[in-house]
Amino acid sequence: MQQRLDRLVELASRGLARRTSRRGLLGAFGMILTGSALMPLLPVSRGARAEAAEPAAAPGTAAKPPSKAASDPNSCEYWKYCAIDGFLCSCCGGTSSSCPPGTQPSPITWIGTCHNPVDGRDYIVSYNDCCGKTSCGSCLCNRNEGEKPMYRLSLNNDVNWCMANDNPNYHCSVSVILGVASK
Ligand code: ABN
Repeated sequence: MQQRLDRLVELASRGLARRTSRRGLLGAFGMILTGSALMPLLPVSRGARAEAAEPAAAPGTAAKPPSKAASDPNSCEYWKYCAIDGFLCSCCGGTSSSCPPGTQPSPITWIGTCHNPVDGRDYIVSYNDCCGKTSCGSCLCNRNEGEKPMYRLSLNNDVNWCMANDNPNYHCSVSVILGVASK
């Protein structure tokens, strides 16, 4: 029985050896190796992985919604304060656009252009100092978007605009919208 089985395996091996060549076997082996190396290069969809890392914005919408601070007049991040330098009058008994009682707005000002993230428009903003009392000392805010050098005074915020007032003491700063900026 054992001898018959040996003979059967021997005949099968010889038959296989006759039908295949060593070169053919190496070729097939090489094809398997090359195929598995090229597998990762196939154009598979990787969208799911990309979305998990960074959620995509819907087409036509802003990538980031306006932050809470951008709509808070007591925050330095408030959108209208983009070029302000001073104590926020909204923290000193006034509002973002009106002086506290006992102070007077400066008749001369500096000007900025700020982007309102809520309606997507740009506004021309006048920054007036409120004068007649000593420094408020609360909510100091210094942002300089679009600021120009000192020789363009009305476009620079580092000036005490109370200099033209009867009482030149600086107290705080307000921001007053003058109009929509045209493109
Ligand atoms: N315009 C605000 C300000 C006041 C005094 C000194 C510097 C800046």
